[in-house]
Amino acid sequence: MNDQAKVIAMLRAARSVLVVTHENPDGDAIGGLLGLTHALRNLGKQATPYDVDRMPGYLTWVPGAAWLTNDADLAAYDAVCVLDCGAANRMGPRWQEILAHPRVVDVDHHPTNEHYGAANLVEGTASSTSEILCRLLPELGAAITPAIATLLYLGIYTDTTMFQNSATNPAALRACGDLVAAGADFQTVARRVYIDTSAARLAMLGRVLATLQVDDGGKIVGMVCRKKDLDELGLGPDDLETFVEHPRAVIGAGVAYMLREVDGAGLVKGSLRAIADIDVSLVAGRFGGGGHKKAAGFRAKGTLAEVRAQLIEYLRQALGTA
Ligand SMILES: [Mn+2]
Repeated sequence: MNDQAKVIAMLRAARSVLVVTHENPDGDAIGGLLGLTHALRNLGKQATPYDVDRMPGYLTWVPGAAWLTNDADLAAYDAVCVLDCGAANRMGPRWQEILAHPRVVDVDHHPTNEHYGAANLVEGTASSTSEILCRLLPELGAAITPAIATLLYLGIYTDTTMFQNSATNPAALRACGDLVAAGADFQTVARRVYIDTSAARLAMLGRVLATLQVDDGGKIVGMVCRKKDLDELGLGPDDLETFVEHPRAVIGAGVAYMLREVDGAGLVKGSLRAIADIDVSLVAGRFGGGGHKKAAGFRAKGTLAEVRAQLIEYLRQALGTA
């Protein structure tokens, strides 16, 4: 049930709008948050992007990043527009206070969206919330400036993993064509989001790649990361975020894993990615973890070698080759 007309009417009527997104924000969350804020300000409204959580380091360059604030008096705003947030409790610590606002506008692309707004625009087949905003902003009368174009392009580009994952669709690609025509800085987006790295992080990748191990006739591919290596290079766990993509890329791999030694006594954190048609959340569950069918995680007691041996056994069972 969509009320696009009501969403437009509420945003038009509001003189001040607090714009909100989900915790642990990604490119779509930040692109939508700041893209809508730019558009509302260009329409002469007072718009504030509410920063529920730490901005990821790879996004600090985006236009409007300096506007983010944690200091917002909800009652002072005519409306609260929540973006890219399927479940109300993902809005962060103040989610109940936000929900109690009389004019919450919910714009999202998660099919599981709870329709918590007074007006809801939920397009479950859209690639991203930023793609929905590409259609919504002109309806509001807002021009797509180069800054807005860059932000919305960022959202579509990241939620489709560079136009590669199953969220990619003709409407998303057409929207990106329009955004590039409007001045989106697609080269900076590509560079800052997926190319830029540090020498230390590259050195860490080298050490982790050296641990690559192939089991089960090529179907199980994984790597491990020692705490000592992170410490020596002055890095943290965030620096390992995309490393699991390397074993996942190996031709013939049915499942990929990455294990990381956590600070303290004998605790290991694992990430699993399924390529074959198996449910890795069930494998993570055997260690007390969970997640999705294609991507899951867990924590386990033991050394890297012990957890690796146990994990490979569970994965062989899941693949039906044990
Ligand atoms: Mn999204």
